[in-house]
Amino acid sequence: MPLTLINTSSHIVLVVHQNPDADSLGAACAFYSYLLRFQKKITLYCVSKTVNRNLAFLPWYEKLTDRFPDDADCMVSFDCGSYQRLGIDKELPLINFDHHLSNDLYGTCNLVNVSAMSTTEVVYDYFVANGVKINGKMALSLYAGLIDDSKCFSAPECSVKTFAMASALIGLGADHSLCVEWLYGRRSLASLRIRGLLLKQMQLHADARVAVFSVPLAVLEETGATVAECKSVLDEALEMRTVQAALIRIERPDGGVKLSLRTDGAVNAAKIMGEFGGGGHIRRAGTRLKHENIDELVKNIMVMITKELA
Ligand SMILES: [Mn+2]
Repeated sequence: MPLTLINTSSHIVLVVHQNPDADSLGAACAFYSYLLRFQKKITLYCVSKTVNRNLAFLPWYEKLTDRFPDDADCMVSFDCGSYQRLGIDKELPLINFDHHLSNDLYGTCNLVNVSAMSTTEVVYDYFVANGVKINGKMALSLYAGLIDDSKCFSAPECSVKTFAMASALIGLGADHSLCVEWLYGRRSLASLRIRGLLLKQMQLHADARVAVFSVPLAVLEETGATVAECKSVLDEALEMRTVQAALIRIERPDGGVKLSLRTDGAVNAAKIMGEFGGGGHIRRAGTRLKHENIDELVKNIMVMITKELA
């Protein structure tokens, strides 16, 4: 089915989610290399105006554009749990590659595996199943997503399959130290500053089992930190022995609030964020709130978290 769609299309748009991570962009870049073999027009699209420079080591990074082509006749989305995550409004045949628990199968054709570590694993499986030859660029792109979504192989979901895929990709030319250096060895001053600030202000609830962070707009502007840089503090909170869930609220310039929840698995983050219009995975999920009674909603979320922990 995906092959039929590809074969009958002439201009294929590869779509990564807003503020793409190494998984979304890595999967799209691997697919870009693959599609070159079909002699089709390809566009690598992202709704965001700026994309994290830490991903510039990925092949085709410089091809990213925020202009959606008029003559496109097919889309392929990567790591987008819902149609809204694409940030576009086009009625085109769509192939949906993803691994989010909350994926609602919005594509014409859905290659969704919620037990995959990364979307690049889903794409890798597709390549293997179809006998696609994986070159060095594709291997690096797929490996980057695997590293990122497994938190550099520290996630508890890491399995024989994860390491087998890693081993195969390194054998095919993925450069492990290059990925690690770009993804973990190039932190900005802003990200270190915000980390210090947030850890200092961390609030602990429910016998120190829930950590809560709050980032007002002024702090974002003052430090210059990105949303992703703020969110990385959640993983650090979870490193505390008692903490089972960490929640951050980040004020957005449009007046809304971005909420991110990470858990040790005891609380289903995707389920809770799903109740508030968002989604994700069991251990990490998020949503955006645009209402006026944000404080009230956050209170409700806190109640739900503590209830699940009880
Ligand atoms: Mn992912």
